[in-house]
Amino acid sequence: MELDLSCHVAGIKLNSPIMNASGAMCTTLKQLEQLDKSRFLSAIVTKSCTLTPREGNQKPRYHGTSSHSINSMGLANMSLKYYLKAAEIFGKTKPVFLSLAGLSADENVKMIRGIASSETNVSGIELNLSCPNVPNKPQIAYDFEAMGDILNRVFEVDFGTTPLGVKLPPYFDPVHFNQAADVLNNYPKLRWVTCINSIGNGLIIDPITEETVIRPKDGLGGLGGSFVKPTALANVRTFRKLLPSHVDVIGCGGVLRGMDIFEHILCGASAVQVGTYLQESGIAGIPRLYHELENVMTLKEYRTLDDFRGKLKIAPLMFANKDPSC
Ligand code: HRO
Repeated sequence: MELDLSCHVAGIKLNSPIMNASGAMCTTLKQLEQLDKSRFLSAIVTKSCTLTPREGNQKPRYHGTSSHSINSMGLANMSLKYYLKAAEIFGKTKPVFLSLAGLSADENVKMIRGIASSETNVSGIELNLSCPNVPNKPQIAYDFEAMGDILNRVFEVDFGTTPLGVKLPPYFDPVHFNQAADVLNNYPKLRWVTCINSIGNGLIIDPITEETVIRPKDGLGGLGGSFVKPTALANVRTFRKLLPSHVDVIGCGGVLRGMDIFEHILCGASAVQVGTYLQESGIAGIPRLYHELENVMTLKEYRTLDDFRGKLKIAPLMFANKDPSC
């Protein structure tokens, strides 16, 4: 059986459901060039940027292992102009999504206008409403009024047909899922949501040295990797149910194996982004994800991603359970 792992995000056809997560190997042109070369990565997402370059937080600001990571980069980036250049170069071979994380509504509006007036090949704009690591800047998407204010400003801009999506933080409470969806559903031009950004303000410590593993914010940083997967899946699944079908959900969080991609898609993801695993394994690790997904599909006799996308089943009701302890 010949498998077809193609998918669509915002109407753009992708030949694989795998792309990088903003932040992972996508800050410099050299890193972006590597992403461009991997034929298993179907699109490139650039590092969240601001109008002018930022050095970001003090180092050490990233710590990763094969299973998890913590970061407090502090929005270190090379500026919008730099990533427009990247889109010009790499947009010739694959879709490039520019991630924006202006520190104010005005900055985001200016950047979107800048993209609209540029000649470059930007396939989409991912507006990051959830950076957890800029000191004294709360995560916008946890403040539903502020999120609405920013989106009102952004969707007033005429950015033509370039699709725009938002990167959301993890939500943990059904009331918050509904409140976030109520805001997002006011914007018919919204084309996707990416769920989830890192779980903000976790703390990883080294018991041997009795130190935090990163320096900024006394060691607090955004968590990624295996322990965020259940939260990511819950967010993907819930937003898939709450948003209309023309808004794609991109799954992000805990993708370390092909089976993790399978699970994200089963929850309704159109495609997935890979952060910690890409950062730790480099692009050399990406073919393994792709082939593992192929193996899962072959075993389960699925030919296309549509065959199982969003088809998660709920555990059947257990009858005649006489054991009161379970
Ligand atoms: O740069 C960062 O510290 C950062 C950003 Cl912008 C983000 O969106 N998520 C994250 O974990 N780190």
